[in-house]
Amino acid sequence: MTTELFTGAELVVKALAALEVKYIFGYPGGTVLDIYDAIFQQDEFEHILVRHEQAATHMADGFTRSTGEVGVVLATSGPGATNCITGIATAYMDSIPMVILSGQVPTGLIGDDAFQETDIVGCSRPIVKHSFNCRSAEDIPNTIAKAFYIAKTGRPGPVVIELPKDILMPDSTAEFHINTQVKMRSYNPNVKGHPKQIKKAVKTIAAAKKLVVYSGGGIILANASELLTELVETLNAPITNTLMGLGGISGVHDNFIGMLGMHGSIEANKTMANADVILALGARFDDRVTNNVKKFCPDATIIHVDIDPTSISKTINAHVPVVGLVDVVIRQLLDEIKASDYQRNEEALSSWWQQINGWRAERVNYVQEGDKIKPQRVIESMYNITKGEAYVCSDVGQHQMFAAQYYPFAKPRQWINSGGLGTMGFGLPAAMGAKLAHPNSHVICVTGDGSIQMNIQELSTCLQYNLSVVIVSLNNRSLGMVRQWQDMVYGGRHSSSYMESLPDFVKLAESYGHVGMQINHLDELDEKLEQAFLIKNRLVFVDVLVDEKEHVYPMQIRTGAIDDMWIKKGVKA
Ligand SMILES: Cc1ncc(C[n+]2csc(CCOP(=O)(O)OP(=O)(O)O)c2C)c(N)n1
Repeated sequence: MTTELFTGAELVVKALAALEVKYIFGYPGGTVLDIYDAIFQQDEFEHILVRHEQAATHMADGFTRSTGEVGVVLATSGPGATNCITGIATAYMDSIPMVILSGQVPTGLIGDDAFQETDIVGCSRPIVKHSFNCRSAEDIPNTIAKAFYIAKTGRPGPVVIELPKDILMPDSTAEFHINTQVKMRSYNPNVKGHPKQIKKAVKTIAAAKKLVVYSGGGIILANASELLTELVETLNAPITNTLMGLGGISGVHDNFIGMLGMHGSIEANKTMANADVILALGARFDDRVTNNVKKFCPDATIIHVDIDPTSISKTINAHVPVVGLVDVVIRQLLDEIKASDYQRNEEALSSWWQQINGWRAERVNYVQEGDKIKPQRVIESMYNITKGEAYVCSDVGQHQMFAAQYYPFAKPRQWINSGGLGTMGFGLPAAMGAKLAHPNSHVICVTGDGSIQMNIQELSTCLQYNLSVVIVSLNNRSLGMVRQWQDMVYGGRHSSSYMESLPDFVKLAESYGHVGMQINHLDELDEKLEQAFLIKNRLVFVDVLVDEKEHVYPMQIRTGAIDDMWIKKGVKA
């Protein structure tokens, strides 16, 4: 019997096809040219040629966040690989499954400071879930299969595979064998919550008089939003979402009290501060939520459900820890509620809701006065035009917070932003990845005049692949979030927060072959935005000149408790 042999490069391609990859995002270079040649000769998946490798990682990331499928990146050794670092860190901080295939110099040259040699496995070590130094062609398929498995199971995250050039080349061949049903003895994440802890959690919930559900990005990653909604309705509990968890329950659900944390709603932060039991689901008590950990909710009993045992009691001590997949654990909680003598304490609930509704009434909205366009007003208009159904991919800054606050997300995966790393430059490529996955939906990149310039070159990629994203830039002629901090904390000294020169974004968009629009009067806002969303099959860049002095509120007061907040200029909650 003759066996068919494939080059290492062909094995890469065959493995990706076997894993049903539809797109990979990358940029060629010397060490991966064999892979590029193999890609050229297949039609199982499409390669998207970006203009900068950082964008490849964010594009894969946006694709993943909007679909749940593992994103794949391909980069050459040295500068190609190091350009991926920010995108790997972005994915790592938000637990996004991603596989990064990086070229490497030939095995015999590793360690010689060869041309375009970088120890990418070493460089990325602190920001990956795992990495592989692949050293032979025959190992390639199963290494890739394992990388996918590790990336998407347990607490998801990015996995780097280093592929030296010599194992990819024509004289390095092997048969193709791949085991897509991966089982690893050394890696076996816990799935189910411990039954005793589930019982304890339900007892704690039953005894609560002021329960709040605090849920995070884990709900989105685990596709657990329907179960979460069922649990919240069963308990009739108030629920708040983290920035990463928005869409985990509908933003217009009666029990939803808004986002919590640094720019969270008054009612969310006060509800947390006054709760006697906090049920944390797929959230990690990060510092943008807790504010000063020493002052964090001192009277609350905390039930913390997380797939990652190292996240539990990392910053805030959990009284009832439950390690498991959040969807599985919610199912277990619902089953235990049914099986036990749990009964809703309607009297306590009614007075708790009364208190919460009082805080809701304290909500301070922005005021659209004068003819300067308030950035919040732009988001509201965007929401109305897209009927709340768009994928909204954001950059980082004030515009990100305005989008989080003023576009209530009905569904999970609609809101895509870099929460953990806070990566400016994420928005446009992430939106491109989402648009590729959802060509018939509105995909918006909400950005600022600072962030958009960090990956603006991708406008060229958008033209090549006809990615008709709508870019809405809330142009305040400054690095708004930095300026806000300087206004509030640094005596109004605007050190390097104003860019003295900005491009003409309309002409810039046009020069890349797209449609450019500028909006600078309030009375044309709705009409022009509507026009932008009516344009089919063209990318539209809408440059909206907004009030350059606006701040994001509420804003937690540094070193305070979770509910120590500024609620408008000079006014504390
Ligand atoms: C890569 C990177 N560099 C620096 C920062 C720090 N930073 C956070 S927000 C911000 C300003 C963002 O300005 P812009 O994109 O114009 O948005 P705006 O706040 O004005 O809405 C900066 C510099 C960051 N988050 N990411």
